[in-house]
Parts: sequence; C-alpha cells; structure tokens
Amino acid sequence: MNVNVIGLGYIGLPTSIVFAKHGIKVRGIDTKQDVVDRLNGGQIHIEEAGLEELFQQVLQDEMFQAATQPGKADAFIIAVPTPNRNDEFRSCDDRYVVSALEAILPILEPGNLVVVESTIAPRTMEDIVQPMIEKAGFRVGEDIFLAHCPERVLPGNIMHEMIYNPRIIGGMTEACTEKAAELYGRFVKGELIRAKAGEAELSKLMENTFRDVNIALANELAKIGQELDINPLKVIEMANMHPRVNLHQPGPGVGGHCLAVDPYFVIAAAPKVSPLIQTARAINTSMPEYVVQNVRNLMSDKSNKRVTLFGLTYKGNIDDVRESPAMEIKEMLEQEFDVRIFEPHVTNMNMTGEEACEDSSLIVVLSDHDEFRNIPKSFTDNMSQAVVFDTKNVVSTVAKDVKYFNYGSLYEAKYEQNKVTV
Ligand code: SAJ
Repeated sequence: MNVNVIGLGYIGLPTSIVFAKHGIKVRGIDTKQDVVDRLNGGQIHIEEAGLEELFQQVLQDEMFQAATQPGKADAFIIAVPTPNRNDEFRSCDDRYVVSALEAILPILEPGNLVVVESTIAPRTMEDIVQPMIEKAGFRVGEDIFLAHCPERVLPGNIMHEMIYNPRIIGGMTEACTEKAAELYGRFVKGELIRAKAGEAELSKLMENTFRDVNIALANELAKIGQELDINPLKVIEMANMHPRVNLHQPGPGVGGHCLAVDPYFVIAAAPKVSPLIQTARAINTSMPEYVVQNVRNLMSDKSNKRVTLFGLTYKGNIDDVRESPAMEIKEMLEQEFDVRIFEPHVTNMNMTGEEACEDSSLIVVLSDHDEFRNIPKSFTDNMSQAVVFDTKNVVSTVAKDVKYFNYGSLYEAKYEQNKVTV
C-alpha cells in the first residue's frame, strides 16, 4: 500500500514515520524544499521523543521518501497547518487544506481514500472538501472515500499516543468510514471510533476547548487567590482530592498550536451561542499582561533592571515556541527591562544558566522544563538579591538565600515589598 502524507510538520512527519514503520510505503510531501532535502539527507527538523530513531529505520528500509509534489497513491493524508484568520472571531484559515486538495485532485483515481487530519472548523468537510472533490467529477462514497480523522496526540508523547490513543474516524458516508478505519486499523491499537465527519470535527475542537476553559478557571483562581491573600495552589491541590473535581493548573497563559487556536474555530462558527468559550479565551490571553504586572512589582525596588527568563517554549520539555505566552511576555518585558534568556530546548539559544543570570535581579520561570526543577547555586550566586518568580510551579530547589514566589505565594510579595495589589 502507498500513502502520500501532505505536510511534514509536527503531526505529518510522525504520522508518516508511523505509517512507514507499519509496512505502508510513504511519500511525504512538503512545499519547503529545504525540509524535503534535509529529510532525504537523513536529518529531522523537529524535536520529538523517539522520532529520530524510527525515522532512521524507515529511511534505511526505503519505506519513506520526501518530495515537494504528490504522486499517485492509494491514500492521501492531509496534515497541513490551519492557523487563525485575522478576522473578527479569528476563524479557521483553511487555505493550506484547500491547496493540498488542489494539488492531489489531478492525480486522484477511483478507489482512493482522502483523509483530512488537520484540525478544521465544524462543517468544513461537508461545505468545502466534499464539494471540491465532487466538482472534479468524483462521487464521494462511491469512487473517492473521504474522511476526517483528527489527531489527538500530545506533543512530547506523540510516538506512543499515535498508536495507543482512541482514534476518531469521521467518514462522509459509512463506506468512507470503513475505508479509513481499515487504514488506521493497521497501526492504531486504541479504539477506532466511527463517527460522522461533522461530529469528528466538533469533537476534536471541543476536546481542546474543554482544556482551555478549565485552564482559564485555574488562571482566574490564581488572580482571586492573590486578591484575597489565599494560596490558590493549595486550594487546587485540596479541591482535586474531591473525587469529581479536576481543577487545572494556572500558568503564564495558554500556548501552542491547539488550545490557543482551536476554540476560535468554534467561536467563529457559532459566535452568538459561545460566550463561555469567548470569556475563557479572554482570561487566558490576559495572563501575559498579568505576569508582566507582577514582574514590575517584584522589580520595583531593584536598581539593577536585568530580568532573566527561564523558558520560551509554550510548555515543558519541547522545542516549540508557537503561540507561546512566554514570547509575548519577553516582548513586553523588553520594553522596560534588560532581558536575558535561558532556554535549553531551543537550539539557537545557547546562553548558559550562569551567563543568563549574571547580574540579574529576577528569574521568571515561564516553561516547565525538567532542567528548571533545581536551580543550582552557581546560577544565582552572581545575582543581586536573587528572586525567583515561578509561573509554572516547577522549581523544587533554589539556594537558601534566594527568595522564591509562585502563584501560591505571590500575595505575600505585596506585603513584603509593601506594594499595591495588581
Ligand atoms: N496548560 C496550563 N495549565 C494546565 C495545562 C496546560 O496552563 O493545567 C498550558 C500549557 O502550559 C500550554 C497549553 O496549556 O501552554 C497547552 O498545553 P497542553 O499540554 O494542554 O496541550 P497541547 O497544545 O500540547 O496539546 C493539546 C492536547 N489536547 C488535550 O489534551 C485536550 C493534545 O491531545 C491535542 O492533540 C493537541 O492539543 C492538538 O493537536 O490539538
């Protein structure tokens, strides 16, 4: 069996490799010539645990090859980005899905399966994808089989989750669903959940919206705790001992290409009936400003205006800075402070912890990398009255003379420094 995977990014590349590992010959398509050249030359361009090893294997076995143009195949998997448009509700920009379809239409043959894995707005399969295929003269469900099979993998654990997560198979017709289930059944060990395409679209979006709304609740609780002088992290810990409560964790905001993006697709599709999702988005996007305000307070009695940021990625132990709130915080702080960065996961950022902390007054932890669990004395020794503000509650040890605040103790800072509440 031959498959084309269109889009060799964070999802398309691991997907290609998993297919190839399971005996399916994969032609991976990317419009970027340098990505194609690097892959064919044996180099991967993303960091993901376990990916490199499998990639080398399938390349050696000649089960994977990259190219800029699609070729004839049994199935086509579209895994291209779907960013937000810059319109009122930040709707789904499906232009890359549309151009991927345009690229395969001339080579489609009766019997082919077309799967959209990219996250798309509800009704995209019915209102946009199916009409494009029909306009080219095919009958969906009879000669072309069409399905939406959203991926649900967690960056950092992709290679495991791609195989073991339950997978939604949303066909345009039952025959489409069966054809797609047959393909994914070759490697998915989790349940194959058969659904209609529209249900698959909305389920994927609501999974991430669920998380976004719950994180907003935790972020709101962090602000409430600071206002009321109550430790919100302790509240979360205790509340979560209730058998039916699962409060999430507050942080510097919500980043990544999913949670900070997908809820808008739902909002834009149904703006009048989605006030809760809209408010949650507003709370989460307010967090960078909230962090900056707290940094100003912590820095107000310091004469040395150097601030060191620990981590720029949108979450821990990955190299991905897309939609990262830390980037926004960095840009805001750079207007007022001398900002240095310690980011051990992003390849071109090579300042050591010692260098980044030298002569600094404040460390602000913005990503929960494992490297930040213990802040060695050598980092803080050359700081002036070192203070750590840990927005991810990740640090477990710091040198004795260092002052440490997280969202649980931030309210104490205002008394200590005799500051007004933010
Ligand atoms: N975050 C918090 N507090 C929390 C949990 C997360 O502030 O309690 C923040 C993280 O720091 C990060 C953001 O939320 O900035 C998103 O991180 P995440 O780990 O929740 O999710 P992603 O974006 O890496 O992956 C999500 C996953 N969705 C769900 O868990 C419902 C993943 O399964 C999806 O495949 C992925 O989105 C996607 O591609 O849609």
